[in-house]
Amino acid sequence: MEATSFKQPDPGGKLDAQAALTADQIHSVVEDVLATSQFIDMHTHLYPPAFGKIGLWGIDELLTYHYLEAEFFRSSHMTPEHYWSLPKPAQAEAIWQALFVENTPVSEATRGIVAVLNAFALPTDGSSLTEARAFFKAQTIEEHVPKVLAMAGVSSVVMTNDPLDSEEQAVWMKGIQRHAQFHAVLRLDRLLREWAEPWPQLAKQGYQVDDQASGRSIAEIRRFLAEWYERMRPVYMAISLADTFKFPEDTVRGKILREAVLPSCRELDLPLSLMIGVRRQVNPRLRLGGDGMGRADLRSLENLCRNFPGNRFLVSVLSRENQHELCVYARKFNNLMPFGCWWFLNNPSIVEEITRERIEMLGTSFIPQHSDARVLEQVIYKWRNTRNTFAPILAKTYGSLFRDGRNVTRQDIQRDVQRLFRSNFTQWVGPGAGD
Ligand code: RAT
Ligand code: ZN
Repeated sequence: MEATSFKQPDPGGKLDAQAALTADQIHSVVEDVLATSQFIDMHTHLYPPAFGKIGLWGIDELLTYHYLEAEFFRSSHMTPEHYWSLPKPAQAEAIWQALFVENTPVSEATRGIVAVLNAFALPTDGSSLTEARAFFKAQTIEEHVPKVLAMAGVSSVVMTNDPLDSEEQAVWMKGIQRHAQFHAVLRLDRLLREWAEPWPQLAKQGYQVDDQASGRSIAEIRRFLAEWYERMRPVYMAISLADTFKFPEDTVRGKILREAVLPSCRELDLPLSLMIGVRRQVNPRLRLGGDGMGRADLRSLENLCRNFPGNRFLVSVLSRENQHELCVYARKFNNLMPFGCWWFLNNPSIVEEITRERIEMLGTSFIPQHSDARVLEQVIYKWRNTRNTFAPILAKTYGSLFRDGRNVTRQDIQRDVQRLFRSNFTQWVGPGAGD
């Protein structure tokens, strides 16, 4: 029934994988390799069925994605307060009416809904949501998850797991069976907030920490990290940071990062992911959709990479203006792996600009994209868009190489795509992630 965006590999195509391609063949071979390669989605907010309601999927969740909520308030007179008072199905209907019926869904996030509906052969033309709702209701999540990942051409995804999130904590404490396609990440946003917030929680859980993070506190935070490492077996630790992030910093947070998180990452042999540049709650009335962004001072990143050569850093920056610096730093520090075109950057025009620059400056030594999906079926459109944006960029790159005098083969292209969308990640995080 569904039209998949991911093609099965053609075994016949392998026969001449080492043959030099003509300039005319390059584009279609690039498209084919991208369409038949399985990617790893190295940062999402998706969860396997065992997480219950925490894992979002289906049409109402897709329509109430916070990217669309922010767009909705630009095209509707409804106040946020009224919107939040509605039950989810009514919120989804309001968004559908404003963005898909009364307007043409041309933005990136709205086109994504159209692409998902189309992938499942559901109506895309602005008629009612009845058919889509009936379709999703008929799916069982256990079967739907692998089907959707296969449609997206993604072999596994990486979750976001904050041990201080009470809902999530309960799931882990219950003890869950691991899902082969979902890798955990030890997310530290709550731990590294103003210390006044997390320390009472840690104390309540039996860790000997105090309000100044003095005495045994650092050792106890490291015990907390080690215990959650055992429980989750994460592929990396992660934190999102404001544009004002400073390191070193004479604060409790700076101390915890320096004396607890970085040494624990070294001891456990885990990279630390830093997502830098978010300005949380610029407009709190929009809730999740109310975050903004700002340009960061990446000298803090320079300090981290230079002073902690035994740590590996996965880094994404939210400001377009920070992208060039990030590439320059990656040339200086091989313990730095740039990844993804995050959030407000994940639009074809900006993805193209960033990716070209990264290839020009770093070759294939970076991770081009992650989906950041919050609702399962988003991986279908997000990875389809990545493949579509990426194909002409790679084809142009190989075209230039060909004109410079070097033959390009299908095997070369396969090796590069494999490195960019899989092995740069798996080698960085170690054996936990599969390959
Ligand atoms: O892209 C998003 O959905 C944001 O809301 C954030 O979740 C961001 O990706 C993050 O991980 O902090
Ligand atoms: Zn995210």
